[in-house]
Amino acid sequence: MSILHQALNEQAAQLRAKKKGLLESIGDVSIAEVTPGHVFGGMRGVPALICETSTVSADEGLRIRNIPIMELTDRTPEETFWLLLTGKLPNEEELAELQGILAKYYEIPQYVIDMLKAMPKDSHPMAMLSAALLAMERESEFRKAYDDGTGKDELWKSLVNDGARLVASMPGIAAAIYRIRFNKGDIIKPLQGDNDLSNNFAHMLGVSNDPAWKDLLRLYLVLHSDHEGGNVSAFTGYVVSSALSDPYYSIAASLCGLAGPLHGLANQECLGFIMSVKDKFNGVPSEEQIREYAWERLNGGQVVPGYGHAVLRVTDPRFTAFHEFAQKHNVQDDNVQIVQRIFNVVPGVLTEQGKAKNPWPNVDAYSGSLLYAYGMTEFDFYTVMFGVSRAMGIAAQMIVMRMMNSSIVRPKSITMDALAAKAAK
Ligand code: HAX
Repeated sequence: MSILHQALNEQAAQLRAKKKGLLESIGDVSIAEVTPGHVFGGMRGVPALICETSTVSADEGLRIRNIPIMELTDRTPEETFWLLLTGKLPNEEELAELQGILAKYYEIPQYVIDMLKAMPKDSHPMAMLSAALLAMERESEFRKAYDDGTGKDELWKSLVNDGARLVASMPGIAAAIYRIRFNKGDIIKPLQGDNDLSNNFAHMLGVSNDPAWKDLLRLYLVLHSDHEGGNVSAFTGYVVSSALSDPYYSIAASLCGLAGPLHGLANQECLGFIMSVKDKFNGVPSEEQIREYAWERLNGGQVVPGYGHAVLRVTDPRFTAFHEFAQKHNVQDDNVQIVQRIFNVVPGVLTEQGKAKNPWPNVDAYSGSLLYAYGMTEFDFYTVMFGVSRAMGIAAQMIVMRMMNSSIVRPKSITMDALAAKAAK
C-alpha cells in the first residue's frame, strides 16, 4: 500500500464514523430554510453539500484545508494535491512518493493523441479535453474494482489510483491539445528524470523556456485547484460520481460545466475585455479614460468582466497572488498594466453605481493577461489551463466523498404549481 493510501486509510474510517455520529445526533435538526427564491436562484446560499477540501468565505476567500490560499503561493501543485486529499502538507518522503506515482502517467496514451488529432480542426479545446478523458475511461481501476464486487468501504482505494492518474495525465492531454489545435508542431514527450509536474507541463506545452513562465504555471495550478463544492464544475462532478460513475466520466462532465461562460470560460472573456480596452485607446489608457469607459459599459447595460463574485465580498486573494507575481517578476506588458489601472478605478465606479454586491476583482481579472504576457496568446485555450488545475480539487473532493460512502445525489423536483401550493401553506 502506498504512503498516500495508508494516510487516507485511517481517515476513511474516521470520516465514516464522524458522518454516522452527526446523523445520529443531529440528523433531523433543520440547518436552513429553503424559499422559492432559493429554488429559482440556483440554490445559492443553501448549505446542502459537504466539502471537506476547501472553503470560500465572503470576507477572506479561498482556504484549502483551512490554510488561506495566500499561504500556499510558494507551494507546488503536487503539494497542493496531497493537502487537498489528506488535510496536511506532505513531508519530503510523501512528496517524493506522490511525484513518483504521478510521473508514471505524464506521458499520455497514443490512442488519446490519435483521437485528438482526428477531431475537427475547429473543435473547442474544452470539448477536446473532455473527450480525451472519456477516451481514457477504459483505464479506470475504480470501474474494474466495482465490477469485481469490491465492498463499498474499499472502493475509494481504486478511486485514489484513478484520481492520481487522471491528475497526472491532464498536463500531457492539455499540452497535446495546445499543440494539435493551434498548429504548434509535434507532440513533446515529458522530461526524463524530472518528476516535477509544473516543469513537465511547461516542457510539454513548448511555449517558453523562461523560468518565470514555469513559475507562473506552478502558481496558476495551485491557485485554481479548488473552490469548495457548490460551483458548477465541482457540483457536477460530485453528482455524476455519486452514481458510482468513475472519475473519467465524472471529471469529463465537470469540465463540460467549466466550459460555460458564466464559470470557467470567464477568464477568456476577461482578457478579451482587456484587449478591447487596448484597441479602443490604441494602447494603455489613462485612469480617467478607463473610468469613462467603465461608465459607458455600465450605462449600456454591460458588466465589467473580472469584477464581482457570487460569494466573495473582497478582492479575490488569487487576484492579489497574481498581482504579487507580476511585481516579483517585473512583468512589463500593456495588458498587465491595463489590469492594474482597471483595478485602481473600477471598484470605485462599481461602488458609485451601487448595483454589484462586490465591486472587487476576481481571479479571472488577472490570470489571462499573465498567460498572454509569457506567449500563450490563444484565448480559447485558457479554460483548459483552468481545467488542468481544477481537476485536482474535484478529484480530491470525489475521493473524500467516496471515503465517507456518500449517498447518490437526488434532490426532489417540484412543479411551479406545487411550489406555489407549498408556499401558500
Ligand atoms: N459589472 C457590472 N455589473 C455587475 C458586475 C460587474 N462586474 N457584477 C455584478 N453586477 C450587477 C449584476 O449584473 C446585477 O445586476 P442586475 O441586478 O441588473 O441583474 C447586480 O450587479 C447584482 O449582482 P451581484 O449579486 O453582485 O452578482 P451575482 O452574484 O449575481 O453575479 C457575477 C456574480 C460574477 C456573475 C457578476 O459579478 C458578473 O457578472 N461579473 C462579471 C463577469 C465575471 O467576472 N465573471 C467571473 C466570475 C468568477 C468565477 O466564478 N469564475 O469561475
